[in-house]
Amino acid sequence: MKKTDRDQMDFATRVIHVGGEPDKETGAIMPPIYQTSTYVQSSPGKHKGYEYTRSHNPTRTRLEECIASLENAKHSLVTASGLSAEMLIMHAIPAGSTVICGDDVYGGTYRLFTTVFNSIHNFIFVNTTDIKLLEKTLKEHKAALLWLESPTNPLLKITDITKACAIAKKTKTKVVVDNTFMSPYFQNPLDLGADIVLHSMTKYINGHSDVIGGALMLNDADMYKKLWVLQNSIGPSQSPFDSWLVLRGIKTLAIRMEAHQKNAMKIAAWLEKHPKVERVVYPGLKSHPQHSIAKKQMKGFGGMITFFLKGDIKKCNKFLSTVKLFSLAESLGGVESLIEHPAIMTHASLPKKTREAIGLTDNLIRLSVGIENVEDLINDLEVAFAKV
Ligand code: P1T
Repeated sequence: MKKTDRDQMDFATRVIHVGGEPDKETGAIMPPIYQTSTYVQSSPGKHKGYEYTRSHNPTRTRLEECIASLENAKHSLVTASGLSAEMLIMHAIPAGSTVICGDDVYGGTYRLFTTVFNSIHNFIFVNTTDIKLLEKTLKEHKAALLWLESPTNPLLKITDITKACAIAKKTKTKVVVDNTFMSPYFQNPLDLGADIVLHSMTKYINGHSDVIGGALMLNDADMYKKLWVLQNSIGPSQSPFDSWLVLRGIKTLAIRMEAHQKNAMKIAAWLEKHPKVERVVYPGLKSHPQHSIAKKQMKGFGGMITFFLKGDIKKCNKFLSTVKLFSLAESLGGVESLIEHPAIMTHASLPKKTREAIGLTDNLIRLSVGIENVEDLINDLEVAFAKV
């Protein structure tokens, strides 16, 4: 992928213009949806760069150009889901590899590693926010890969990415960072030393809760080729229509992330003072254990909040079924606010013991703060608090 002058422009310009060029043939300002499975060849093997949509599609190519630019990457690959992007990485490393993974990751990632790829690779889960422990684990095991989520889902733990990458380099361990929670607007892990950045584009990048999608961004041309061959061979390529929807949603990523953060900051501060709340976790709060690292490596604190309700699972259920503006649903990163109970919903694939060992208790509630009016959102939560 060629870097263009546009790659030097501000983020808010790149989301609109990289991959968003008018259609060359008609001048249409919006990119066409190339809703085609195949492409006509003039003679066998002679084509215009496109053979079959599993391999390449012009609408998807535009999206790949855009998101590569947003993560300051030379290459990117758009996949059918965040999990299928994870699968490609797991197939790209040699069988029998050791993978060191953060102990608090999305439940689906945990399930993929512990029930699908555990027969191929060895997984070690550690608290990667503890850099000394991470260094010790890296030295003890010849890990091919270090898998980081920062901030984590759902406990919002933050790993010092620069330090983690520096120690991983010493043991020749490649580093993947799942940057879904921050989006490329607030954090760029490749600039901090990571080898591959992963996104569930289902979340902030698309931003409208109407697409499932994933993405990988990287600078290593050989690794990119390997991942592309795997995608082409296995088949988890995103449909042209979904790529088009993401191209549409991504245009407002910069202003959406600012709005998510503004609302989340207000709600987190309000929750922190609430008598029915045991503890609030939000990277923008001074009380967050890694607040200083967040300030150093992130350009903002995002729209995700985790809090612990005073009380048991019954009270949580009451709270979760009373809120109205916050929709009770899995997922995050859309313009509308969502609320969920990780122990029962997104992280049910973690055994209870494992959940509790990392602090994912039954009174934990996760908010994906949308961009509605913040007072309306606070009122909605207040009504639910009054019921418990
Ligand atoms: O759903 P999918 O596009 O396959 O993405 C998986 C994924 C990967 N990484 C992170 C950090 C994620 O949060 C997710 C999906 N998460 C949810 C659906 C959720 O509610 O947490």
